[in-house]
Amino acid sequence: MNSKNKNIFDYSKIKSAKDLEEIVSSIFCSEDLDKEQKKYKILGRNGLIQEFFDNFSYIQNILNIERSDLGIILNRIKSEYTEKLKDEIQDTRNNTNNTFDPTLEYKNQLIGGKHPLSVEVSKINEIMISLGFSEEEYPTLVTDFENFESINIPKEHPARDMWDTFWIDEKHLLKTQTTAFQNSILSRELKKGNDFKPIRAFTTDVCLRNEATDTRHEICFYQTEALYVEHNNSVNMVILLNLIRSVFSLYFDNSNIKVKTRPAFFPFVEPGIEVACECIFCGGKGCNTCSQSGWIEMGGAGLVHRNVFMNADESLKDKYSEYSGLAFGFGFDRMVLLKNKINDIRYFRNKDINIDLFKNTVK
Ligand code: FA5
Repeated sequence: MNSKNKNIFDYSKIKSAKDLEEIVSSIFCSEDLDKEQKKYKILGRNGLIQEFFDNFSYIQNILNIERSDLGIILNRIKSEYTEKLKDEIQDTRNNTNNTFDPTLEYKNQLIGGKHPLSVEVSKINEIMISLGFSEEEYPTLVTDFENFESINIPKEHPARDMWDTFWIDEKHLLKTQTTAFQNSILSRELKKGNDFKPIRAFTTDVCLRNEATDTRHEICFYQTEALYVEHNNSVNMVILLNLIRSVFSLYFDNSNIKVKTRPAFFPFVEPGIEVACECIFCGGKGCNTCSQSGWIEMGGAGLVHRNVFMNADESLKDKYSEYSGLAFGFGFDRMVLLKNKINDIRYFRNKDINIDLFKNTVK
């Protein structure tokens, strides 16, 4: 047998020309090989057919046939597979019915862009900065103390029912409200005593709540919250209402936007108010998006409660009234929803990219 032989066959099992064909056919039908590999293994310089030619006399002896007959058989196998492999390879290159051309430029290609909420978050942050506030980054995973106790919601307080969320263990939870950032800023700044500088801080971050979702409620949503504190008693509701109006007119680019406030209870402010914008979908008449009320609740606000000051710095026990502050927290997804006339908050976190806002960022 020829020493160039690369394929180890048991030639003794080859009883007829058909067996030769089957060996070639088994390679041609192999699912583990692509067409180029098959071509190489069958027709290549060290391929199967060349091997048969190299071992011509040996095979002729086994099959006990005429030299010329074996030559005809091997040449037939060779041209059959040359044709088969040539045809299949040409198919993908020359088939005029095949409209797919991988070399053509793909028109209307969807390329990724920033999520519309991220784009809008940058805008509201810029607005807050333009109003003199500085951004405070705050974690989403917080303690019970940060999210509740420090802002005047002790354990077992019924107000906790307003904010059901996802608990990690007994002490840690995913924050239900950006108000959780207040204690750390207040304790950091109030403890500076005479070096205290007025606080103008804000944060925009996701909050999580265990909610039944609907057109205005998601389990995950952004809030933008501001904290404004002076070392005197100058902070009042007029400043608060003016600030709220400024934020809305700047974000909606409309100084005539209809904003309504009404008294509301939040344990961390006194007095507290709820802020709502007129529903743009029905012009205040009432529809599904606003639950027929004509208004969409945007957030809460008020003057910082004395217990929040005291929880931040115990030494303020008798002196908390030296300070005055205001805070507001808006549901930012709802602001984006209203600004862009999207009638369901759940669009933001599903995969439907057909709403206009998404079209602007996905080109
Ligand atoms: C609060 O979260 C208070 N921390 C706001 C606050 C801050 C009051 C500072 C006073 C001072 P409330 O739970 O109402 O309040 O939520 C505020 C806003 O977040 C709502 O008005 C709404 O716009 C938005 N929001 C609340 N829950 C959801 C939700 N499940 N999906 C989308 N947005 C929500």
